[in-house]
Amino acid sequence: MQSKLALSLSALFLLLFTLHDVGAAPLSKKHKTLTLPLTKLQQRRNDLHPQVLLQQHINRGHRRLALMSDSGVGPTDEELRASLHKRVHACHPNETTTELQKRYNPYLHSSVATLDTPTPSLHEDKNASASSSANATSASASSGFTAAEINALLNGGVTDANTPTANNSLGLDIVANDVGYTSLIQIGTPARDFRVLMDSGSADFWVGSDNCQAQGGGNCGNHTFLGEQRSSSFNTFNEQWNTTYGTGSVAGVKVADDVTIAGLLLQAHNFGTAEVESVDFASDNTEFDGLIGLAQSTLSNQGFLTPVESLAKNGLIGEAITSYKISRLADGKNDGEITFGGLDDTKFQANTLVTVDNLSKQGFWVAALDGASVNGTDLKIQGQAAILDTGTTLLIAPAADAETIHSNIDGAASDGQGGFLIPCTTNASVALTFGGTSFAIDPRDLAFAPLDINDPTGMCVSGISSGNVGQGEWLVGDTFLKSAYFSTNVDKNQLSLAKLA
Ligand SMILES: *[C@@H]1O[C@H](CO)[C@@H](O)[C@H](O)[C@H]1NC(C)=O
Ligand SMILES: *[C@@H]1O[C@H](CO)[C@@H](O)[C@H](O)[C@H]1NC(C)=O
Ligand SMILES: *[C@@H]1O[C@H](CO)[C@@H](O)[C@H](O)[C@H]1NC(C)=O
Ligand SMILES: *[C@@H]1O[C@H](CO)[C@@H](O)[C@H](O)[C@H]1NC(C)=O
Ligand SMILES: *[C@@H]1O[C@H](CO)[C@@H](O)[C@H](O)[C@H]1NC(C)=O
Ligand SMILES: *[C@@H]1O[C@H](CO)[C@@H](O)[C@H](O)[C@H]1NC(C)=O
Ligand SMILES: *[C@@H]1O[C@H](CO)[C@@H](O)[C@H](O)[C@H]1NC(C)=O
Ligand SMILES: CC(=O)N[C@H]1CO[C@H](CO)[C@@H](O)[C@@H]1O
Ligand SMILES: CC(=O)N[C@H]1CO[C@H](CO)[C@@H](O)[C@@H]1O
Repeated sequence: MQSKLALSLSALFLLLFTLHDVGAAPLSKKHKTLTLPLTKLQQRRNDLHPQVLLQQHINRGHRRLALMSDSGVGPTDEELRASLHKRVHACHPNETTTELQKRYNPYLHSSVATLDTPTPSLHEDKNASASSSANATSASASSGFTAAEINALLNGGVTDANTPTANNSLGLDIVANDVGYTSLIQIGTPARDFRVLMDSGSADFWVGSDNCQAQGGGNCGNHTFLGEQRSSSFNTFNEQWNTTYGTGSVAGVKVADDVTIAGLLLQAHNFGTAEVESVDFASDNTEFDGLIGLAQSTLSNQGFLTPVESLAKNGLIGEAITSYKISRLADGKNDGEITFGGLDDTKFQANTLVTVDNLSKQGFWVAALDGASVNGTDLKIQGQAAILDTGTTLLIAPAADAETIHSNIDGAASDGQGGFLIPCTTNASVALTFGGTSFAIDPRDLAFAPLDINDPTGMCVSGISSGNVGQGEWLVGDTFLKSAYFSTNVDKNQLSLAKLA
């Protein structure tokens, strides 16, 4: 039951996307190098406060960590709802509840309740911002946030990756300001493109069904759907499956169809369609049609092999290896890539590659965390474990460790409620040690979002948040993974990290 909860949670970070209104600029699912014209959208969503968006990432991480941990003890829905309401009101002190509900619907009613844990209030944020921005600028080599990043934070959108450099690979496209990573795969006969989220923290694969209904009524949004009328190779089993994301969920039937991933054809692959999606997935603004979980199939609610396991079993790749190069919007390189069956050795420094045993009994990807440091100062962390999860945007560390990290960063401050503020321009070096090698987080990723979008070199919300869950696992998401090459091997039950090329 724990593992089911945990795996179902893996998609929680998606919830943010319903806030992004990309309706005016539909994604072309065909163009390889399309960059969504984010500037066109700028006017549309700047009524959504970035603090509210950010809050959701933090809380999503907390919730996800809770569900992944053995204890499973996490924030209640009431706590989540209360804290998000608090945040919204704090961000818009002069507006009525009615006005805010209109703006932030559906969050304030349904899905928002799943999102949050206790977090800083904006009043405190503002004060921290005002008091510390003077000092912040003294400690910086980084230039703060670019207009493109702020635009992506507010408006979402997908920035497509370049053509992959390795065989058996797909571009990993960037959602918004590095909040998630998607690729295009093909399903059915005739084959059609579907945009799916690539998630190392879950093990179900699903896309929306032609019959899909949003929870509470309505259709499942402007997505690509699958069904027998659109695919001559489609088959359904008379079996249902579901996965629950707090208040968000997906339920549907088990199906089989031809699936092409990175040019590799899996005939009659078993997966799932969603016949009922919570609004978090059904929204027009959710920027993907489905999700591929790439943890181990022991976690699968559907009870099926994951695509990479299926590729290996069918001899299309040698081993069930999935490798990730997670890209960063600020780099403008668009070099994100997911590779199946091996590693892309053009993406990492071979002599830095470390391989460690997977510690998870459930099928997550968990590595022993040998240590952590700030600017080379060892934080004396021992006996801890890190869940490596592409499906989590931020990094959540046990409270004492998060506190220690930030106390070693010039200009950083705790908000007293589990969150941290950090100069947007910090160039502190926070590093995690795996397999005896220290992997530094790019300082740009330590600052997740500016407190005030008009002050991109002032104070930012830290990409490292605190959460005490279970036995003190760290939930290590994209804040860290953008700085390393990451590879998982189901056959060997091992994972690898390397420094980027
Ligand atoms: C849905 O997507 C299509 C093409 O992908 C686009 O033409 C249409 O405007 C979109 N509609 C909405 C409501 O987003
Ligand atoms: C809210 O209203 C007060 C008093 O009218 C005003 O001083 C303040 O600037 C307003 N704040 C915002 C964010 O509009
Ligand atoms: C923030 O600063 C203002 C003005 O200095 C003060 O009135 C307010 O109480 C402070 N808020 C908090 C939460 O400290
Ligand atoms: C940031 O890094 C540069 C060198 O890369 C260094 O000279 C500078 O002192 C650092 N900033 C601070 C505030 O220490
Ligand atoms: C891709 O595979 C082909 C055929 O095995 C091989 O010739 C080619 O060198 C490979 N390309 C890369 C980039 O590995
Ligand atoms: C979800 O699936 C589980 C396991 O098959 C089943 O027991 C449960 O009733 C399902 N829940 C819903 C809401 O369909
Ligand atoms: C860590 O190193 C960075 C980069 O040189 C520097 O800006 C920062 O002040 C250092 N912080 C501490 C606490 O030494
Ligand atoms: C609030 C505040 O005093 N901010 C200051 C921070 O430092 C920069 C550069 O020294 C000043 O321009 C800001 O006014
Ligand atoms: C807890 C657990 O099952 N750990 C396993 C992780 O993978 C290695 C390598 O296969 C196993 O030796 C461990 O037992």
